[in-house]
Amino acid sequence: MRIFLVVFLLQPLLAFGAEAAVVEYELDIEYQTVNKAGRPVRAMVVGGSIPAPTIEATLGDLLRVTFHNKMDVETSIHWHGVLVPPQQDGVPYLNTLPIAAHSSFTFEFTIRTAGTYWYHSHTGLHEQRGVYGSLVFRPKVETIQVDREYVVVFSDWTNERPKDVLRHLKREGEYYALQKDSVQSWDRVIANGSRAVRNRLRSAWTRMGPMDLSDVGYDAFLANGEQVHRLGPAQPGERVRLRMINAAASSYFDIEFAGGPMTIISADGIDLQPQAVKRLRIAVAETYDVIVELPDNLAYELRATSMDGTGYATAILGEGEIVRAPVHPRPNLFLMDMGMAMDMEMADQPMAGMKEMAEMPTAGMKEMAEMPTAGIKEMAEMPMPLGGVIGHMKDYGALRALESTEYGAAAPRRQHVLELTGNMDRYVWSINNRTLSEADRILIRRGEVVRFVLVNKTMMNHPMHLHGHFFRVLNGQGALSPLKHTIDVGPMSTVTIEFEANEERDWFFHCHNLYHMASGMARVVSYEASSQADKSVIRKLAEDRHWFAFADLAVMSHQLSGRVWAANSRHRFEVEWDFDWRDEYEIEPVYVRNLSRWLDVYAGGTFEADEDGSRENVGMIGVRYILPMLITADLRLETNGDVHFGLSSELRLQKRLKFDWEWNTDEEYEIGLEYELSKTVLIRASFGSEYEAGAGLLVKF
Ligand SMILES: [Cu+2]
Repeated sequence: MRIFLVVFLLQPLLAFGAEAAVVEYELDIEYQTVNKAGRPVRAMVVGGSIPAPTIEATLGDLLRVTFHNKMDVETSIHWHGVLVPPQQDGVPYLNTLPIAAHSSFTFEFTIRTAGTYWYHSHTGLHEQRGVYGSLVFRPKVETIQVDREYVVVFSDWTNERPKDVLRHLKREGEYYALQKDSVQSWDRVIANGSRAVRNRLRSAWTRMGPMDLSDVGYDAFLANGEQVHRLGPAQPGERVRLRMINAAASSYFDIEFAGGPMTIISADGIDLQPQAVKRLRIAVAETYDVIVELPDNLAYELRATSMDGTGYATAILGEGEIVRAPVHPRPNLFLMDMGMAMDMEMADQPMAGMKEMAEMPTAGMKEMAEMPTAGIKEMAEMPMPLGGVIGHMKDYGALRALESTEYGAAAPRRQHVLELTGNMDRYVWSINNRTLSEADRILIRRGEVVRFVLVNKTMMNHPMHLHGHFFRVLNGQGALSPLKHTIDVGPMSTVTIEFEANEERDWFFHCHNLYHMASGMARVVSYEASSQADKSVIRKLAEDRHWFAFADLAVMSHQLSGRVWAANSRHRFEVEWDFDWRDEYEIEPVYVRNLSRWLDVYAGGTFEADEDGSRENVGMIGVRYILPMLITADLRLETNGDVHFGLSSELRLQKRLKFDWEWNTDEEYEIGLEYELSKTVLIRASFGSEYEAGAGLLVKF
């Protein structure tokens, strides 16, 4: 491990009276075996630790950081939220060459904004493996006086290899539901009453499927690299600044401090009007700085609970007996209305938040009245707590900039409507239904004010991040709309952001859920006049065309059957087979092309033998379409002139028990029951027109 820190004054600048310094760091990126969640795992670490060491500098400093990549694979480092020249942004191929295996790279840029930021790898899934650390850039003169401060980096940890995680998600979006205990089986739906049944029927009718709050089942959530981390001492009466960073690959956290409300003083590095909150939702890749005070001479828990309720990380502030943060019930997925992730907590105490709002001082009202009318419409759409303590802050409505963030009225405006699209089943995520490798760049011109209307058409949250710029979040605060670099777009909701196109070349814009990004939810935003990102650059950058291979093998008393398939975001090759144990068989190799979320076309052949020894080999083409209630319709035309039509579907009856059925116009049918012994081994029983009844084991590879 090598960490060097050199600070010296840059002499020539002294002539101007500015104390600009050169701040140098030298950090190794290497493999290291760590044990974060019960077993040793080969991780990728920067500067010897997860998270990587905090890099500190002051506004105006020249920061020079050299990374030595000691690994056998190329990697990269991106400066998240930091305004840097395009060639220093670190996105491999697009902005900066990757840091090749066993080579070094030096970044150098001037610190243009103070605040809390972070750095991480932008290559593959390295970030999930440990390549992330914090950045603290201080103003020349501190405007916010505190007695102490601590950096708290929250993250998520899996003992699996991240590429196995992605492969599992590609196999079936619900792969981790059992582990997370978020399976939405019908027995549970019914137990949750008529509203849950209505929600479920409606989501099946609209072909959305059950909603979930996260994709991955994690082994641990970490605060500064530990499940329980001691921040250090603090005394009652002291103002303690916590610089909180959500460096998780795909987990949102709800953060609560056992010692009382936290006062937000900045978000994504930019100072804001102070706002007190009891609980704060922090999306992936956001940062929040808060001030807390200890009520007593004890130790207080700062708890970050993953939004899906599957676990939490603990940071402890102060010394002595530990005062725990309150435990909240897990969000009830069954009672969430589509599009408005309303959780159990709210359903249980529907008025809790409202009362606080009603009691709040009206001080802010006058300012609101004085605001320019541009923001009025947005304002009307947003319930707006002004001042007071917000019970659970999950959106940005209450964030207010210190001063106007409006752009000059004279600048030309340009708007892009970007639909966040995707599909949990195939686990393909996209923007306007195209993955990064399929899409054109988003073109902008220098001098424009560019507005992105982000319309989330999916049931998941997407933390959207723009490189190289801060954008205004049109949150109803008019001229005081806050500036951010990362924004959560909730399920089925719309958020509008706008930014001043004051840079050059090419910048990445993407979902910061690592697995969504790797599956295609990303774009390159290019300045028309100076862009250098041609198709070949985007192809190198895009990871959404990778292939994944899978197999299901069933050994049953009445038949041997199975399926092997290889798929990427649009193409799939699959071979399906059934053998009885004697002389009857059917083998079906097909190529499937996905056209849209609900439509596939395919071509292939069927090779069949019957017990009487007769054989039939035919070619075929067909379409598969998902109908309301998530029933798959299949229409095929065979080379012998036959036309077949079939229907199939499945229902999860209980947590581990699934029922499936299929039927076709040849009067063939099969019904099956599957019981999951584990994520990969199942017991299957089936009864069908061809092979009749039997049972056995199904193994998933
Ligand atoms: Cu996403």
